[in-house]
Amino acid sequence: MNEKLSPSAQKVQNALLEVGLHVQVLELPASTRTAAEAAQAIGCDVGQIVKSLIFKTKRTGRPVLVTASGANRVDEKEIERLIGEPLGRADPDFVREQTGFAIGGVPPVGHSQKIDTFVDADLLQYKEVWAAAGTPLAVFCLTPQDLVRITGGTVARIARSS
Ligand code: 5CA
Repeated sequence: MNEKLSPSAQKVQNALLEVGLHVQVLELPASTRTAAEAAQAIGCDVGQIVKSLIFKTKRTGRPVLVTASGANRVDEKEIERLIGEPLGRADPDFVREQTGFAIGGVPPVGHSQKIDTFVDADLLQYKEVWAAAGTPLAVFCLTPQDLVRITGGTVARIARSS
């Protein structure tokens, strides 16, 4: 068990407890920086990995969080349709400023501010999913229903059909 989490992972652990989600943040010995690495380290399906992707709206410059299944590419046009504004990709500094976390460890909750969130409908097919918890080594497991609840996110079909 984790004796002491790194500060970023502890921040996520605290945020989870604050929203009443009693799950343990795990710091793994292997990288979980990408969805594929995380699935390998955890031993789960890549589709069960929650990618927490930050986009930046082009007009108003605000962050939008898309929590997507690790198996999917996000259809940005669909997100643009849902928010009624064009999107640009956020650069690493923007991600850190807006969430308080660096790319590779961005969690779905525990950000420095409330961020409008969409949850990939494809995540709902799984009993459990795994999300980043603040660092490229930290993850936690939750149900997709809890993911929707703690993010206050809108469930949407956001997978790109290729
Ligand atoms: N810990 C893993 C699994 S939970 C993780 O955080 N994966 S992730 O997919 O949510 O985060 C990595 C994502 O960050 C990439 O899919 C990509 O969308 C984004 N990213 C990576 N490099 C950059 C970059 N230079 N600029 C903007 N976004 C980036």
